[in-house]
Amino acid sequence: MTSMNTAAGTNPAGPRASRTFRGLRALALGLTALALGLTGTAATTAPAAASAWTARGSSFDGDRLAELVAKDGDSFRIWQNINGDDWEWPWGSTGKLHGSGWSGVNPATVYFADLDGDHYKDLVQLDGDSFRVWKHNGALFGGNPWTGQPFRTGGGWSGANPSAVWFADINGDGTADLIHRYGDELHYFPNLGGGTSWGAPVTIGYGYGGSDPRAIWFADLDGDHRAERIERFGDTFMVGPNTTGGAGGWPWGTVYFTGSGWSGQDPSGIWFADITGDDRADLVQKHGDALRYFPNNGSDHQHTSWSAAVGAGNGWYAADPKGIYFA
Ligand SMILES: [Ca+2]
Ligand SMILES: [Ca+2]
Ligand SMILES: [Ca+2]
Ligand SMILES: [Ca+2]
Repeated sequence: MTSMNTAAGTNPAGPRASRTFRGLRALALGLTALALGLTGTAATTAPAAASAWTARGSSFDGDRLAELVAKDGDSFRIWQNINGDDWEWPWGSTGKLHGSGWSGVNPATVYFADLDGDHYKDLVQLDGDSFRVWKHNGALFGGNPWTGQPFRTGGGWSGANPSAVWFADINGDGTADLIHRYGDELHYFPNLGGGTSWGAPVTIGYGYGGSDPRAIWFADLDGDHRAERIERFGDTFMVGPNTTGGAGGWPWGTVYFTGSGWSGQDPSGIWFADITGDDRADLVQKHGDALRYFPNNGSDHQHTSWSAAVGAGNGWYAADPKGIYFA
């Protein structure tokens, strides 16, 4: 992991915040939530601004630029994205440790998703029969974002393949929905309230029983805040554009294809995440020792095009891609 740290500078003295519940912190969180509530009330007097606030993406630190997260021993090391909007090396100089107690956790069971629509991605773990959620409390980058007591949500997930579970906003209401491959089908459960309750499953794919779930992704490519369905198809990616997800039924329009040269690449080392902050997911890859991303250079319901690769890390050869997240 030492070489990994040099990817974007070294900061061995990052905070090691415990993920155990701490009462005083929870009290502070409650006060913060109260303050946020008051802010939200004030914002309703300016509907145009409130609307603009809603209509944008999320990330670990609350803006649109996705951070780099690596499961690093007992913690998560997170590099803040401060330059991605210039289509250059995205990360600030130091990766900072967040959380503790994660050393024995299968990295494939960890997800980052904005479940409550505040634009901060929350930390989710598939754990036994349900999911555990640590909501991001809005702390500035480097502070402890997970001071609140985790809650459990869902049920009946024992034995589920964690790689066949995704979180993405299918219906475009600003909160991540829960997607699952169940047998031959893809289902999604609409997020009905901050990730605490879920609607009845909606079928959004057939014929996936034999697919590698790591080669299926859900991400917003065209910036309308509804996630597309993306799957590797031979040498290319096949995209189901989300044209009707907001209506609650079958979301996908006519599929299209994008990219080439992807047949021999490890799908676990491919991500779709917005590195550049324009609400359009970029194509990110762990390529041998390097991390790189291809900026999304334009997308609509019929196409997505990509710009030339931009470097985003070195020293990652030995890292398990399942423990790398763009959040
Ligand atoms: Ca960010
Ligand atoms: Ca949603
Ligand atoms: Ca979309
Ligand atoms: Ca982008």
